[in-house]
Amino acid sequence: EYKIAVYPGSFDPVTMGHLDIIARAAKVFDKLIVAIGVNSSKQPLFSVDERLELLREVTADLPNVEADRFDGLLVNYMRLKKAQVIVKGLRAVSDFEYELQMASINQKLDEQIETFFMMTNPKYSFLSSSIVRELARYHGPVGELVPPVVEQALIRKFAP
Ligand code: COD
Repeated sequence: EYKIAVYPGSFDPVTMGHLDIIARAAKVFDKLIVAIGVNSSKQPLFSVDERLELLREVTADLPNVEADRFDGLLVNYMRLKKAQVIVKGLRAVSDFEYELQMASINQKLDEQIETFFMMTNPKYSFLSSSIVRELARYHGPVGELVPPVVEQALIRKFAP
């Protein structure tokens, strides 16, 4: 059976930690859709279109990966895409409680859907989009934390 997985997130912006999970999950599933959840209550740094464009650029070398966006519930998007698996990255114990809650709700909403957790490469266990935004805002070095196109986009965003 052809296995389609969805890796959902805000990706504001995509980091090396996300990319590590994307590259590894792409080896496990036939197709991986990296999907930006459009959350109207969060005020993002990058617009959905900007985040989508960055995701497309940094996954261009991975043929079975596509980038997309979704509004509303993840499980409804999963049904639309005929995807069976949600991929999530776990960095530390602090991620666990929230992710357990999400996985349990999604399981309740659609019992056909499984959530797969992948452990972050320890190199990136401290890394988050919010840390990257904070560093870039004060013109700190982000070159090792994000791909070059994202670094350039951050520099442009915070140009004086
Ligand atoms: N290394 C590895 N993994 C990482 C790293 C890192 N350094 N940083 C983040 N990750 C993982 C996260 O653990 C997460 O799995 C994923 O990457 C995305 O992270 P973020 O921060 O970009 O995204 P979030 O956590 O803000 O995304 C939240 C969702 C959009 C997934 C969530 O809000 C959602 O599903 N919304 C849709 C509404 C819905 O269905 N809700 C659930 C039922 S109420």
